[in-house]
Amino acid sequence: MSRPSFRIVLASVAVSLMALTGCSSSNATPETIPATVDLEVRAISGLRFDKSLYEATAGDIEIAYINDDTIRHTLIVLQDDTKVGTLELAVNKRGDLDIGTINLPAGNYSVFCTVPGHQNMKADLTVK
Ligand SMILES: [Cu+2]
Repeated sequence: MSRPSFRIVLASVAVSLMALTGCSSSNATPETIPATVDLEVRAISGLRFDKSLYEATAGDIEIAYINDDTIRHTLIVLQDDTKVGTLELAVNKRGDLDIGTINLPAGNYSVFCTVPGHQNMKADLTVK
């Protein structure tokens, strides 16, 4: 089932808005990750991402963030501990999926969860 990408963007915006207002997301269509996604990142139990190193190709990088844990997690991109761009993905409960795009030149980055107490949720992101 391929859906038009604008619908995915709208769903992503809706999830972000709900995250901002603190409401729980009703957008619980689990594991429907579009084929267009460039990078898949999962939050797993133990306040971790599913990998310690992710790789992507320079340019527009579409990131799918999936919650395999039971609590809320976010994802931003850092370079030298400074946030890059405006991307902020949020997944509130198990099975949630949030998708966003960030434009990155080649370099070394990190993905990071901003939820208080989750400062160990950090993984390397190498963009080539
Ligand atoms: Cu987290």
